[in-house]
Amino acid sequence: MKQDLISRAAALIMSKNRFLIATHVNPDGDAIGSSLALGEILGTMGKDVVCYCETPVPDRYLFMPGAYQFTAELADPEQREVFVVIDCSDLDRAGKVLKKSRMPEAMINIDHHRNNNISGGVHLVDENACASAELVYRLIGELRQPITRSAALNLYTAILTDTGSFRFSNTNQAAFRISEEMVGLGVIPQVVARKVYGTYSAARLKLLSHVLDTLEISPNKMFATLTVTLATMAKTGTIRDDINGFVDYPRFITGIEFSALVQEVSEGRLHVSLRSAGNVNVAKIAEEFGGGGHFNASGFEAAGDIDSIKSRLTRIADSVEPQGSGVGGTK
Ligand SMILES: [Mn+2]
Repeated sequence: MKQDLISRAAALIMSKNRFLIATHVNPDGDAIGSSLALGEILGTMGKDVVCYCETPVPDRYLFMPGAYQFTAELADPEQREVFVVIDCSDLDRAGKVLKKSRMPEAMINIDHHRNNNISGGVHLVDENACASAELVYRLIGELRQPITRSAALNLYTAILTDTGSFRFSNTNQAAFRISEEMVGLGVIPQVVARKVYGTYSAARLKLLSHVLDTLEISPNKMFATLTVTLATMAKTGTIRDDINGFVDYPRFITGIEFSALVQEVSEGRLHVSLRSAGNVNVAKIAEEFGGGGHFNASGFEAAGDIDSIKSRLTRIADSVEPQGSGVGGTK
């Protein structure tokens, strides 16, 4: 990320007063934490800030300071001088308000997705950043604002969750450096971990047991799938958010290079999450289906039946080569 882009974004923020901070639907920890941290800091600078997200903050992130301040409706987007779009590779994912509104001339696009296709404004997009929160952290520094304890909690949670607790390939030096600083500002890792990862309901655990039963492994033993149907969710009384993290389980199997969680979201509509354990670029695979994401984590939406999607993916898996020890250079 070039420093002059950060400076341009900071200069723009200094010169304006009314901001809309928008993030993607079905927000994750990075989407929420990055938005709230930046929103809070702009607030302390005397700016008028609205944080917008079309879908609710999942329960396990409600501990994040300011989580209740997100609005799903925005009466007067044209009153906002600057749109800051965070962690969002495509405006389609930013919700109806953004899709409908005329984009103001001043826009800041903060993201770390490789396939970010939002044009215009200040393009603060760095695919090597561990999370959007890394870019927000740098922007706050450029604004010469101190990081409050609550902003620290938001930035730390964003990085913790987006790096899969410092396990994914986007885990970089900045992830540790910023986290270390946030702990210095009062963040207690044990408490955050308990909030984020320690809150399985009995229903969610039941769902997991059903989902693990659907495990299938490709003939070459390098690809695994899990499936979640609407029927299973109805039977266990769970919601979509309860599935979060299940996609990681197949990766724990020795030899599995990548995996898919195929989820029925409505009759005939599927959402597929892909995860790679190492050198398989699942962003590229998702792109073949019209989706996108990161090298090790991606997804796409599809129409059709579960079995045909799984067999298409299995065919792709057939061409995957087994990998070596994988020390360094996963990108
Ligand atoms: Mn992110």
